[in-house]
Amino acid sequence: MTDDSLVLASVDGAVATLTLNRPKALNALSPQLMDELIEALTHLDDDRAVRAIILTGGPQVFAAGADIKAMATASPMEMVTRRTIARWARIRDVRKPIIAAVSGYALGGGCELAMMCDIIMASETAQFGQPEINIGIIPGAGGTQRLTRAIGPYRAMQMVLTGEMLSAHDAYAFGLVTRVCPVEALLSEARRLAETIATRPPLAVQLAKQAVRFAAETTVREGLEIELRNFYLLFDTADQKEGMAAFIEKRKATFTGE
Ligand code: DAK
Repeated sequence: MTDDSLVLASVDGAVATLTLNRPKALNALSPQLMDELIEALTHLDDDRAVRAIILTGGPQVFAAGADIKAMATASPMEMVTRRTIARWARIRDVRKPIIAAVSGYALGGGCELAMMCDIIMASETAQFGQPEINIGIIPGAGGTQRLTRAIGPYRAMQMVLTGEMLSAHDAYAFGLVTRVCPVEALLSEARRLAETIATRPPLAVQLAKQAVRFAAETTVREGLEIELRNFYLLFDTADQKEGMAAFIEKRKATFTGE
């Protein structure tokens, strides 16, 4: 990683922070940036020392969407063959929890990227939107689906049909974000949450993440099956034995991730 990397990575203890680094283009998600992001996420997902990941765009902007300049003249077949879908879909496969820390614009693919994360925290400057309608397209990476599930069909419909943005406080009121704080405090608040999650047994965290994800992406029946499968699986972990023994012995559990 160099200073001109489009995604900067840092690891502090069990928490990794990824920062989108294309400020002049408002962190527009070019194919190269997405490749770097996925490479970094894959690396962190495989690193046993990392237990939670924060994804941010820095204090000014989260991301103003996919790179319009990179797709303005594309044919439908070029859009299909560019691996765009495969790239974006890879984010969904990350097993570790990802917290989006959003300041400024999270628009189009930027809003969709935040919604691919597991928890979204926002600063007071955050603005969420799906403005694709203004450039003659519609959302293509979950904006009509995840947003609808997050804030409800009528609000999502209004946003998708008008391109209007949602303020941080409205996003909080509608359940899209879990916390709103001043810009200066956002990263430390995200870090506090990530550290809390990092103290929990990692395999249980991963399987819990997967089960909650299923709630938003499948039927209740399928989701219940995954929940139960993961519940049983955890009885095969040392951390389950340790967690329950610690409770009974009235001491603090030490989780190893085994
Ligand atoms: N793409 C490329 N460049 C962008 C950009 C974008 N999305 N957003 C901003 N920029 C660039 C501007 O071109 C400008 O560059 P220069 O002209 O200086 O070279 C620089 O960033 C600063 O932008 P502005 O001068 O426009 O700044 P303002 O403060 O005046 O306005 C703005 C900020 C965010 C309101 C405005 O920049 C804006 O409206 N940006 C476009 C927002 C947008 O329409 N976003 C949605 C794009 S479509 C998929 C995956 C993803 C997607 C689809 C499919 N699959 C997996 C299938 C996603 C699609 C999209 O996101």
